[in-house]
Amino acid sequence: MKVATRLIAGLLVGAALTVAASVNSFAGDKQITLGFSQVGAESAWRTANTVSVKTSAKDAGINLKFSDAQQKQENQIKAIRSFIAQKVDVIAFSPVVESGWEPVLTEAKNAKIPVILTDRSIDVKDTSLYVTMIGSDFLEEGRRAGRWLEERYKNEAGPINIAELQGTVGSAPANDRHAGLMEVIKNDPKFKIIASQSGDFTLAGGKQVMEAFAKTYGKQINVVYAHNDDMALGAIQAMEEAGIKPGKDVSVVSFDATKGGFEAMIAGKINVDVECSPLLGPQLMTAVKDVVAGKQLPKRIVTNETVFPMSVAAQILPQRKY
Ligand code: GYE
Repeated sequence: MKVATRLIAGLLVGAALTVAASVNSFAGDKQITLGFSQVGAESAWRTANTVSVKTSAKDAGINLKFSDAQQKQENQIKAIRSFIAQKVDVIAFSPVVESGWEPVLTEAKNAKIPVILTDRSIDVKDTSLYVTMIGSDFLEEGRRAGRWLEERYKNEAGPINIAELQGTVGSAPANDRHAGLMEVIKNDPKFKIIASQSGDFTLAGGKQVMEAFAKTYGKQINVVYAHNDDMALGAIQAMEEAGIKPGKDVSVVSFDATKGGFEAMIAGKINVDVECSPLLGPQLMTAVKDVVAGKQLPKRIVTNETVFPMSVAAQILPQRKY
């Protein structure tokens, strides 16, 4: 081939490749539709989580179909079925409770729609029913709280009576924050859980349950172990109305580390707040894109978190994002 002919041939091949590449990226650029079923709007954590999911979908150019289950599993099952019927590209959801997901997730699998779990895990034998689970390690959070209690009471003989405000019955954070605590305190008989009831992760629920605890146990309670800040804030109101000083007469242990939790720590009413980040949106959108692109994802993506004692609250609050 002469030089000029070779050059022309080269240019033609190059042009063909460019066309092919642009066809490919066009196909790759098709907007992804994500169906997301949220638990509800029960807490400050949840509100921050919803904002995170919505803004990061927008930033990622993902078309989001958002559905609020009002803390009912049946509503989530309906939402997932409707996402399947709409043939969304990916389904993500934060499961209200751990059990009972096999039937609807099998329907999604049969429809070849990948499912990503965020925030709360589920209890299924067949883990191929979901691609990955993005969220906190609630068991470790419970252990962290337990270790704080051990340290706090290491020089006291006890008994140390704990009143527990549980989250939503059957939810992963309620199950695991309880189990994590038990794992740490079970070998130390001075710690006793004298009362345990669900306040459904809401402020009103926490207040109501604490009113009943205060009536029955009064000054016997040494520790209030609230599974989230909203319930801790409700319990603080109930204690104050019952003449008990939260943070002083009673140690208040809480989870989430929201701004509301920090303000209560600064006021001396929550003694320790175990962090749980709701800002899962960006990681979720990356996972959604990766799944659509056919990439292999790790089965578990764990969020980075820490523990904030009351003493650091004033210094840290200005940096808190939720
Ligand atoms: O701790 C609580 C919310 O699932 C981690 O749900 C979440 C929990 C969070 O209502 O505030």
